[in-house]
Amino acid sequence: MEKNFKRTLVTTALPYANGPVHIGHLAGVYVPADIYTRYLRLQGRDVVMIGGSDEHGVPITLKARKEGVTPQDIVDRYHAIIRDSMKELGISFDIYSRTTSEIHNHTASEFFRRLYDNDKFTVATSLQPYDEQAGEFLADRYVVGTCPRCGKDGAYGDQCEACGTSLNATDLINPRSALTSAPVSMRETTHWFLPLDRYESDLRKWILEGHTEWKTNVYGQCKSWLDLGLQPRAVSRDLKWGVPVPVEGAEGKVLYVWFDAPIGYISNTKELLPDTWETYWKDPETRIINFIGKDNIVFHCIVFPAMLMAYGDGFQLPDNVPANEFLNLEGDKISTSRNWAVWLHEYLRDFPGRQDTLRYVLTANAPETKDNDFTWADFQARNNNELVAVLGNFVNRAMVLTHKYFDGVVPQPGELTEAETKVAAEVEAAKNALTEAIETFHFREALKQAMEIARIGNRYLQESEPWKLAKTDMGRVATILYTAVNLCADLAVACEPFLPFAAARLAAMLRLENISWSMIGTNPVAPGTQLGTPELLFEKIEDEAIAAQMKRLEDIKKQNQIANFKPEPQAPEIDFETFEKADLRVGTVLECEKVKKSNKILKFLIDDGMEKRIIVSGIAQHYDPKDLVGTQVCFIANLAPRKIMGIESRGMILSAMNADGRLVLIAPRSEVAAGAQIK
Ligand code: B3M
Ligand code: ZN
Repeated sequence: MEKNFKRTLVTTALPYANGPVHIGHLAGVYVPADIYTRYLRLQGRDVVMIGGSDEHGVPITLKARKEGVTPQDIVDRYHAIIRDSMKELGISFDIYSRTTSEIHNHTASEFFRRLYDNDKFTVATSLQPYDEQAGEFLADRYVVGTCPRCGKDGAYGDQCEACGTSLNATDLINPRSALTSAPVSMRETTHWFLPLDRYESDLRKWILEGHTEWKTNVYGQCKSWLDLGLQPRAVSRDLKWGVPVPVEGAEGKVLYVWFDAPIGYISNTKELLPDTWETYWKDPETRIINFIGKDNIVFHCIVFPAMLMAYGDGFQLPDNVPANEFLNLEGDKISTSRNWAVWLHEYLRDFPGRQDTLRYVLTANAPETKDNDFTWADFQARNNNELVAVLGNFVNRAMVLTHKYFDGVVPQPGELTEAETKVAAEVEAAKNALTEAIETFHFREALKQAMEIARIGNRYLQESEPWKLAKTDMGRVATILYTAVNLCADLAVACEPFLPFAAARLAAMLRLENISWSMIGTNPVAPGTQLGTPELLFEKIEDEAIAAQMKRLEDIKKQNQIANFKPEPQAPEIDFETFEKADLRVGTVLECEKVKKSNKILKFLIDDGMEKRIIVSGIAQHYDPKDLVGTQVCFIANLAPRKIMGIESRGMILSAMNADGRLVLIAPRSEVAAGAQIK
């Protein structure tokens, strides 16, 4: 069944240029696509990797409005951040362009026009939210109101971010325009639709019969869509930002972002290869692979293929659409609006020179078959226990020993023993498993097999103990170190797709040029080669660096709690006399100490102006008792005494609970006489 393809076109989902990219994007799309592309290049196969920013769509106009700048300003800013940070991470795009390019505008426009001319669209009129004051139709995101589900105001016309419910603009209670706050009215508008139903049976055949090898999450989503029956989908919008609909009578309308964005793959290929782009799209011997996130499956497996079928002219459909599940961060869903993410550009700033560590962790922990969790503890452990202790350690031992015993010149091996034959067989097995895993998009498993070569090397050195033989049998030491150095060469190739920076440094130390996949297991470093100076490939990550990242996340969590704080509903009314019964006073703290056997309670000795009284208060987690001595607190003086942890407490100290759960003591703004009443 395996077809023999002549070339591969790898595309990666185009990230929205309304923010930087985070580890979720990387783990889901860019790191796997890069591993695959680098591997094909090492195989000497013809491959191009296409990327770019998705610069249209409502999220971008919303962000621009929020900041009081133009959408172009927003996309210019984030396109540059995304492009530069991905480059720094070693994501080896052949082109990373953008959908505001001239060539894209032209390509998308022509695409629409051809479908229009060939009657591939239907037209329908519907009621859409309209802002009379602004004189504009409102996209779902531009309608705000009260969520019918959770009752929180500020829900959007497509989703309530407070409770996560997806909504229609018409579901909102009291819908208003996000532009002017004016109440929303409904107006008729006409749009073009792609009748997906016309392609349903072809899509069924293509996917459900033709691509049973697709990942189960992808295949399963396609199947449930197809089983539900496909409906026509609008491909235009009433918006100002986007590719204008290129037909008469379409003023004020642009292509729907999900219509223009996938065409971006074509535009960007054209930009890269103005003369030969068509072979990458139209030759049946080209294999097209779309790396995407799981929220993009329907667009890439149903909508874009239907667009290509409608267009005809030889456009090929993707051969595979590998999509990962989601990556969470420290047990919580990654969210741009809650700033719950590790942003790539910030990671690169905080961990300079550690691109490979991030690539490694995101691959070792990739959400290939289920959602997975990124934690900083795991990040540190994988760096220190795997990259440093397994891979780095093996390479370092092989290099240092060769320098020690042979001045860094690769020795001539003597007769090979069973140990070397065993190593060769193990490397062969790892290489085969690694190759098979990459070819089938199982990158976690592939990485494990690449690392297996380092484990083989460590075992080999451990068992053959060249440092002991150096006293008695230098011939044997020569064979062992020749073998070990060549295992390093295997690693320089096998790890390149995953860890390109370390692999390049290792190849340089080994004087290996023009590495290729076929080198693995062939002892490419010849005897007599003068090796470079041994360098450590990886360094430990210290606890402080991890603590700083955890602190940042804790701060964000607190900020979010404060931003989402909902005060308790007000208590039932009381009359003035009732209030007056409570005797509230200011006191000065004379002594304060932790109560033994309790981590919550502090015991206060308070000067209340008349006498000294003991009050206990459950704020030990929020204050250091010695900081409180000499300060003033407010308390209820006439509360009946209560026994707490065996101590009689006479009164209650007042504090407020902040949104993040922190207790804050209430104190007068300036010092007052102890015992002063609060009225
Ligand atoms: N920009 C959605 C996303 O970033 C969208 C992908 C377009 S791929 C053609 O998840
Ligand atoms: Zn809600």
